[in-house]
Amino acid sequence: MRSSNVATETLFSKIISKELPSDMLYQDELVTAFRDISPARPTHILIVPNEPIPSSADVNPEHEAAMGRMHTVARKLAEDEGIAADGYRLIINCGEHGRQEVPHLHMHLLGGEDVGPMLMRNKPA
Ligand code: DGP
Repeated sequence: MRSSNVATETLFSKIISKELPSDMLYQDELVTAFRDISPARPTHILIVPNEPIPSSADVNPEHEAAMGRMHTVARKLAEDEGIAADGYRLIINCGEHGRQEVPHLHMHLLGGEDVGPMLMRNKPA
């Protein structure tokens, strides 16, 4: 099946191909994980599909293997980081209202301390 909704090369594509440096923790044929450049919590890792799917809004059945792998890799990395027992948060921002900044779908793995309430009831500006 043809791969649809595939974007052109992104910032994260260049990290995946090692054209740009990163603190890479994991890579296989479907996904890559590296530390966020501006960590919001003691552990802040980004897990991305190697294919430059722009956002969750572009996910198709052909992407299900990569989407599942992102989750199993998140679980493995949480264990590797020693944060699995205390818990952690997985976040995928999508589009403008989701405040997605990098247009290459990615999952944030955040932990190492209580990450706080899921969303602030009073919206920030
Ligand atoms: P989001 O708002 O969900 O699109 O998150 C984008 C994240 O990407 C943000 O937490 C910062 C991170 N980020 C942006 N540029 C780079 C980079 O060049 N390297 C790394 N490691 N992370 C980056």
